Amino acid sequence: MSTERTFSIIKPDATRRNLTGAVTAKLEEAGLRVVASKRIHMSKEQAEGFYGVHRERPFFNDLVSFMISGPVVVQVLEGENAVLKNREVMGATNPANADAGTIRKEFAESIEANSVHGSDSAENAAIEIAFFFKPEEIVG
Ligand code: IDP
Ligand code: MG
Repeated sequence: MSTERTFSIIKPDATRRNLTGAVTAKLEEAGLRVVASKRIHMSKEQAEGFYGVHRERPFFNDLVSFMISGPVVVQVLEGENAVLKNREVMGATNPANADAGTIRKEFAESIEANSVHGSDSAENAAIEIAFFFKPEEIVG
């Protein structure tokens, strides 16, 4: 067990429905601490760059359009095993498969508009955090 950081996005479907606080409460209840947070409206270039690993997937263009359809809240989360803990509280990508009590089960609209992003590894967390935050914007 070790303290680590992960990267989270509250997606446009959640900000549109005024669920920023409700989603953040779930993260905090799971033992994660928000050590950086800002509300932004991503550019197309930012969204394409952030989701670059999915460029060849059939849903890539729709995903980029969705992610720039409204504001998002980008966050750095800190805690014991933060990457795994965040993935657990997020729930499965498809809300139909998500466990009860997870963010996606409670709030997601669809497999695409699924309310949150979370890093899938510590390595990707570091890359994703650096994509949106300067070191001095993270206050643990
Ligand atoms: P994850 O967010 O659970 O890590 P990924 O496979 O990394 O899931 O996919 C990134 C995002 O792309 C998902 O959160 C979702 O918004 C979108 N997505 C994934 N699979 C599909 C799909 O089959 N159709 C439409 N959108 C999808
Ligand atoms: Mg992913």
